[in-house]
Amino acid sequence: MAKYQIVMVRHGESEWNKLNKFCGWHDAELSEQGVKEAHAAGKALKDASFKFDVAHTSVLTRAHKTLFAILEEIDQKDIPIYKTWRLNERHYGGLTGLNKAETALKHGEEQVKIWRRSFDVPPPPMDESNPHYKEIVEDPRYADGPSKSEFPMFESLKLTIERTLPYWNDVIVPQMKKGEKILIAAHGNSLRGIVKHLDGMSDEAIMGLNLPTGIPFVYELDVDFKPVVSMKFLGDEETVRKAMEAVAAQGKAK
Ligand code: DG2
Repeated sequence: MAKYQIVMVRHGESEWNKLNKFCGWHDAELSEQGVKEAHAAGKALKDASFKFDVAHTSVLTRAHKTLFAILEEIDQKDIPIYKTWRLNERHYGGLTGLNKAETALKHGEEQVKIWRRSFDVPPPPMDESNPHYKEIVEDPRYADGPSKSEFPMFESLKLTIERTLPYWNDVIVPQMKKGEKILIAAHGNSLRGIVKHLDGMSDEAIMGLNLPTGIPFVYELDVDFKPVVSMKFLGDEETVRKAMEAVAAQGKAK
């Protein structure tokens, strides 16, 4: 029997999703389409009568702007919002700023799939020659964390999970146990990590999961936090399927 319910959503399309660039910790804005997706996500939640006590998001603009648009639509702009780097997108290392299709042309689609979707193969590290190095490393929003030793220069999904899961276990789970209804607005890969954990997906199975932008999904969990209902999207099946396929196809050499 379900005891807990939680809703998650990947942010709406960002300017860099639109340009098909590896984004990671670069702070891309929502595109016009992404703003629309964020509001549509809010409307879908409103139509399904969702209400929340607290929301969690990353420190990246595309995620928290998506959250604000949703809260506006459901008329809940005043609930507490927690922002944490632990829900950030995975750090895409030296790939940050590169076009995914051009990278597939140069390195092959198989290599790009490994970089994007393998569990533990990291992208190459970001170094000072990357045009986005300074903007990320010197960003004042990271003054309170991650610490110098934790600050990533690249992350595989495995490494992403290692910094996201402590937040899930230490902050989100205790709030759920207190009966709080929670909304998380985050990223393709930080959410894939949480989904992998909740559904006990194998390292191979998670490779096949591509989360669409701006379509909320619901988990219902039993007393032991095992899913009774897994990843139920608030959108029709065909739309969700096509959106997932489009995300997968971003790594094709065009
Ligand atoms: C995308 C995910 O992150 O890319 O960093 O490029 O969710 O913040 O748009 P998001 C990025 P893929 O892993 O799907 O290539």
